[in-house]
Amino acid sequence: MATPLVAVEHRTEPQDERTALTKEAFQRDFFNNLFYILGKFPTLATKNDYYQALAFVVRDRMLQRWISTAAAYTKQGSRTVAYFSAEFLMGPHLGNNLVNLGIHDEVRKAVTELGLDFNELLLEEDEPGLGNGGLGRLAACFIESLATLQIPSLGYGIRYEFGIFHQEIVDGWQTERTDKWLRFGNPWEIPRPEWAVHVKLGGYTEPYRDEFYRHRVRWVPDRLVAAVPYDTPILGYHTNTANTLRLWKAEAPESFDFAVFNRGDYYGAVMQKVSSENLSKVLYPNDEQLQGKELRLSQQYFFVSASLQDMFRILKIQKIPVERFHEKFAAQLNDTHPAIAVAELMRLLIDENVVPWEQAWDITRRTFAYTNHTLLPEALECWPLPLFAKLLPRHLEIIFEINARFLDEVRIRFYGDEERIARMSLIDERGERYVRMAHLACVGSHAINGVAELHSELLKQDVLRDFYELWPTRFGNKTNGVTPRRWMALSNPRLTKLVSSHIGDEWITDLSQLRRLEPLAEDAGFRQQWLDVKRACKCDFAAVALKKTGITIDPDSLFDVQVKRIHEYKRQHLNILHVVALYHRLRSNPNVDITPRTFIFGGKAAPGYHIAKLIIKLITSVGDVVNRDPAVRDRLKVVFLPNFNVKNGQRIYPAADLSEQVSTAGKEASGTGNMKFSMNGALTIGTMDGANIEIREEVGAENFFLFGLTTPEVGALKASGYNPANYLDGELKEVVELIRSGFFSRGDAELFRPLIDGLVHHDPYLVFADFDSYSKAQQQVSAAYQDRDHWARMSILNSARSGKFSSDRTIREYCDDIWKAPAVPIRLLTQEDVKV
Ligand code: OAK
Repeated sequence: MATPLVAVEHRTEPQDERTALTKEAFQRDFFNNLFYILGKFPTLATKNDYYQALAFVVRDRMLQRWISTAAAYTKQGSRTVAYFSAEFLMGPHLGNNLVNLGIHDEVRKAVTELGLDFNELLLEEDEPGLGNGGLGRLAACFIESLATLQIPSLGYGIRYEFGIFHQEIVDGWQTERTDKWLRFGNPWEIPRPEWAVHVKLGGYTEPYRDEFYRHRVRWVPDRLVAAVPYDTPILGYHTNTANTLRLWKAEAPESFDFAVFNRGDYYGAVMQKVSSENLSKVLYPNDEQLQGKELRLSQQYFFVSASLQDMFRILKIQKIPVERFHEKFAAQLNDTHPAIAVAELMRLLIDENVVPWEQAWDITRRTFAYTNHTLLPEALECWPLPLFAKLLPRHLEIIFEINARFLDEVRIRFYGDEERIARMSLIDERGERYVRMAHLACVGSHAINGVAELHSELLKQDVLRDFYELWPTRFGNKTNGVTPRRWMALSNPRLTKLVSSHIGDEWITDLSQLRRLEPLAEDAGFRQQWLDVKRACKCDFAAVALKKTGITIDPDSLFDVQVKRIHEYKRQHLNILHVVALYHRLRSNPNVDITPRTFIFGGKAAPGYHIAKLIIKLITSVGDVVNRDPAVRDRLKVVFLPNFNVKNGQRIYPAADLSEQVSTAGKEASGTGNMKFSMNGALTIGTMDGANIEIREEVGAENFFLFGLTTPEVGALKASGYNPANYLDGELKEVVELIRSGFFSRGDAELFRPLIDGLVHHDPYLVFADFDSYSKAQQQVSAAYQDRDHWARMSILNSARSGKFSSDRTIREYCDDIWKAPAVPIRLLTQEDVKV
């Protein structure tokens, strides 16, 4: 008698022999995969072999959904969201697919029964780290929510051979190792070489007359690269929908290297191949910092051109005329990295499909919408004109024409305002000439949005003010969100169980239902259970921290966590200065009564960002002293967890008591880690920045530790001539002196000088100005944590009121206001349906 793997009523698929959801079929397939796919038998199999065997068992059980979804969309010609993003920071697939299929616990049991450690197998997956941080992880949450909401969608991006580097800490410093995530193969992707397209680069353009004597332009490239799509299914939670993430790999087009080869230039032919493959070789590791490299622009154009060509192919299959491109597709530009799409769609319509300019422009604008993800000026993409002209000569012509027509419109609206025209031009002509990608994105889009209320307001007032004045109705806000499937159900099973046992499990797809936990905050029994869950998560994390750093931490201490990319505007140095202040207090008065705390840091610094790397060194150096000082008596610990990524994040958020969201007001566009912490019951210490403001609004000011200058105050202080040295007194002065003296650097007074001098003399992110306020807020935290019962209440309320921050809510808003894309429920096909 077969044992059903799932007793869940939402399973609607017709069962077949191959992918039956019984424990027996599952265990049989597991060993079959080990044998037939991996070519191993148990004695020789590695843990990774077992992981892969398991992954293939699960993938087989996703295919019916995937094929049925593709078939339904093709048949119905469904309106489709195309999410264009240079980054998708997916994190491991296996656990998430098990959760979304609704077979996680059953599979765990089946695997355990075979004598294998299920968690260990999950950890074997090399996560696809195809993103830097916030923007890439948001894209991953969005495509999962799109699938859960049953919205037809395609994620388009780059299949980097090497994702974000692997960080190791050596002697307290960050070192980088390449991320060879594809080393053992990737069971989740299917290559589709039959849908490969060619992408042109370089060369020149020439006018010609076609057979109907029409004026046309021909682009004669000097290089062709083949773009090969690799597809990964993206499951919705408990739905039949499986959408597609389509990532492009660059290869040499065969015809091309053969041509060189025939001339006898074997080496040249091989070089051509190597240089083509370079396009998708490695993710640029810079977060919010422009890297003005030719290869980077080539990468952007490469995936955008391939994706748009793919969309034309889809139109053709579905027999939709090109003039209806914008009815079939809503394309979202995830920041300006894909903004060249505006010029490329124009080129494809005009040059390749002979659509007249006005009509092509109308189609283009109706197709695209643009999301801005940063207010930092150094992140705004501008490409030197000569570089652009060399790589994309035809696009530059098109951009000039778009610009001429656009500036005519500005001239009429703002008669005589030449300064405005210079400011708004797609070309920066103040010195060396540049193409301004944010302007191209604005001009080519029907909707423009920021990612939190404050950020969207600042875009209108500041960065994109001229565009707002021209087209106010195009601007809107879409506050970010994160998927509760990965960030609660998968990563925090204990909390999930506790919550579901009280309010059922509908919250997983309707996060606003967490509100039903509110009354339970007054229930002493529930509070105890809540604290028990938190403590168990902290114990789990303590084990991870010990294994990865050798540092023992106390699960009863307050876990105070800052995990995110290392950046001066995010102010990890404000946090570590406060740690030094606490240490100094302890040393000055060993009997002082302090709340025991563990400070946990994690995050990568861009490899060329020296100050960020020095901040890491300061954190680890302070840790080295504090963790070993007997006078501290284990009341303070500092841990820098190496290689913060999705996998590690899943263990950190559930274990946190306090979430550090301490950016200078007006600098963090939204933040999304802040949401993951709050959902998992951490309290926030934070500034009035990004989505912190909305989190505080939701959870209540009494459940949030606010500090620091507001955005207008930051502006006013800077305008009045900020002098950080004016703030250098009292405890802050002692802290700075201690670091300066070499106390944390074995007497080397030079080591931290660039960091400290930078603060004392410039401090562009107002660390000193906010220090006092931060330190006071931290005292409130310490006091509040002493009252465990009250802390539990606040923790429950944070989670209960985090419903707004589900990416399902965000995606619904994008669908209603921008994409106008309705849900398409999927009926599963049977084997009979798919017979030819
Ligand atoms: C990265 C490169 C260029 C421009 C922006 C980024 C980026 O990651 N921005 C981040 O986007 C997140 C998602 O919207 C926000 O939550 C972060 O605040 C923002 O820094």
